Amino acid sequence: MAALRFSFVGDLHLDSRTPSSRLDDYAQATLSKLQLVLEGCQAHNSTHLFLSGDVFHRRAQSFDYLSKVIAAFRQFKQAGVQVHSIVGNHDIQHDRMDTLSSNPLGLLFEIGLIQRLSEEGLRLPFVFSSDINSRPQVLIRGVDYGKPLPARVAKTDLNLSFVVAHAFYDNALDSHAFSFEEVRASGHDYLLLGHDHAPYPPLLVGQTKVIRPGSLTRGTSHDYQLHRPIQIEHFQVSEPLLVALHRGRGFQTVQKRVDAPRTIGN
Ligand SMILES: [Mn+2]
Repeated sequence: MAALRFSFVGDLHLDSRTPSSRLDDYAQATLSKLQLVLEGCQAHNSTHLFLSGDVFHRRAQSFDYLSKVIAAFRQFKQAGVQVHSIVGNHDIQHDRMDTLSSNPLGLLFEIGLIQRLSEEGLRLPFVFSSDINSRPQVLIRGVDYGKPLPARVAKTDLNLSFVVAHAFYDNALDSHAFSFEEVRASGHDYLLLGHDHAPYPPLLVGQTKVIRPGSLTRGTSHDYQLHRPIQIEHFQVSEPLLVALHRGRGFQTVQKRVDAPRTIGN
């Protein structure tokens, strides 16, 4: 039986410059983490990797570093792992989407090593039935920074609905956060969120599972950031409809806000 396997990681914040608060070589650390992500995707046999935006920390990157990042993403392609991303606030200037093409993520979209995940999304059939109309599908949609959470496509149209977005969840201190009510009303099966750099346990909000692994790399030397292993969320979808988190962690059902409002980087 064929199964669809894909993976998700939080904001990469790739940068050739080492933040002053870190003692290690940040550029080298990011490249090493990208290699670990690729190894994780290969171990899980993932055909797709989804990124939550803020792929680069800032616009100005050295050519030497950009070349290494491009080589790293070419390795994903050669390994048969398609990489997709939405657009985070660090991938543009002044919150203007028309600056994307002059930013490094725009370059990676242009050369085709990362596919832009649009709100229309990507439809992935995961059972190779002879009857095309009976093929269950996964729809994975992208929501860039600053965009609202769209409602689920009619349930008859597909079987599983994923959204990858660059937004906080239920954070009263930030104007760009999806609220408990918005998420519950959206009806998606999975909401995979970047932007928030802190990791949280998975939540069940209505029927929506909210996954927030936190950023892959950190700009500061806080203890929890130095010692946290990389967080890759692996998904496997097969018949009968079953979405399993690779680590098999339980979901905490939310009736109301459970997070204290906090903002740790964005
Ligand atoms: Mn962000």
